[in-house]
Amino acid sequence: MIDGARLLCYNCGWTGDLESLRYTCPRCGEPLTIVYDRERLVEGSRKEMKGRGVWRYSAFLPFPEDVEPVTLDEGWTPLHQSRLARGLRLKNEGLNPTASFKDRGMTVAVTDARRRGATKVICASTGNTAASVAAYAARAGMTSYVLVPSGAVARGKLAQAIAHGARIIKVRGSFDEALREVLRIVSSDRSFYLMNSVNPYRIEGQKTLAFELWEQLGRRVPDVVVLPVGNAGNISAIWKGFKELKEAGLADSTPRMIGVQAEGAAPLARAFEEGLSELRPVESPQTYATAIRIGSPVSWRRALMAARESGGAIISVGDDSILEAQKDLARVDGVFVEPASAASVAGYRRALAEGLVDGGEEVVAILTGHGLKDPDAVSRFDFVEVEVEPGQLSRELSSYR
Ligand code: AN7
Repeated sequence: MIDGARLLCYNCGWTGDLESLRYTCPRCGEPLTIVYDRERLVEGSRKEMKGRGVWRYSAFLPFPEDVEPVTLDEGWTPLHQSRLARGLRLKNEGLNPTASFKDRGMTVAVTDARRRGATKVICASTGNTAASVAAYAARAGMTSYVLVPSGAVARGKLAQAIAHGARIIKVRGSFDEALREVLRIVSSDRSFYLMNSVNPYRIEGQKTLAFELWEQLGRRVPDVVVLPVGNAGNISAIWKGFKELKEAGLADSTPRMIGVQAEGAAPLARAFEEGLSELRPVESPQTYATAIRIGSPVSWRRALMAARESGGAIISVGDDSILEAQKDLARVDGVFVEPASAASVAGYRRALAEGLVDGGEEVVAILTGHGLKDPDAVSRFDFVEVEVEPGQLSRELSSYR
């Protein structure tokens, strides 16, 4: 029994204990969330934070104290000051063990999978989840099954899934269709443990980014957090982390959450702008930021809640401005990120221009994945590359003047 924690459906109010494994609400189908009693959070705030990264915050995770994590030392990523804007800091999640933020959720979910005796884990993915699941399954001695949309996964991510020994299943369809397949399988065959962010343990791991930011800023929270949104697990998780920090008495305010989608895959930005209370999925989402090429985000309700409750927003940006931001991050800040991650900085620029954010405010952009994940994306960059015969270098260089 895990004290002071239970499952809650934010949509219909259903609540249940953590003993039996459930991902979605038995009454309305919404993804479930793990919530803690206030006393448990306050008690957690009094415990010493030991070690680094995700497990440093284990007092806020739904496990007994003697749990043995399956870990690769995820989290504890750098927070850089950006040279692009005085008020902008960059949380470099590309420096996680498999080079994306997904590892924070995966260490927690695989730890739960092992506790429950699972041997097979499964996910649908635009790439990063697959890479991370494959690595953590390997670490835990489990078999991983990853479904990816055929033809739309960045090469680095696929290479990781192959390297870590995942069984890769390409689906002739979109990510959204692949996820629907996976959800069908896990509801009928309990031998598969679900690793998508519908699994509430994923959210628990990813919320630690909020705790870490709070510590890195000297036990303060920033004014604004801006991040890319695809399936919408991460914005839900980070917002949950900030709310818990406040409820635990560790912080006295919460940041505004600004989610950023790519224009061709922006059902949440549209729902936010139009004040809708239902999601209208995008049938064939398009963007070169393949990580967030998602038309029917499973955590859409939680994401709208995060934006509205926090006083933030969900906005969209065009592929051109994503590319521009990706290049600027690489060439001005020295930080190479994949296209989806650059959406956060493109979103920051749009938010500044529209007055959603003030230049004097402290803003943290979450850079969710490393640039090497998607080496083909740089074919869109302008660059200088020549080939010379040995002995011809000085002539070549003098031609540059
Ligand atoms: C780099 O890997 O959905 O809004 O299957 O890889 O929590 O979905 C990846 C998403 C942002 C969006 N940045 O996060 C997957 C997948 C990067 C990502 C997102 C993803 P969510």
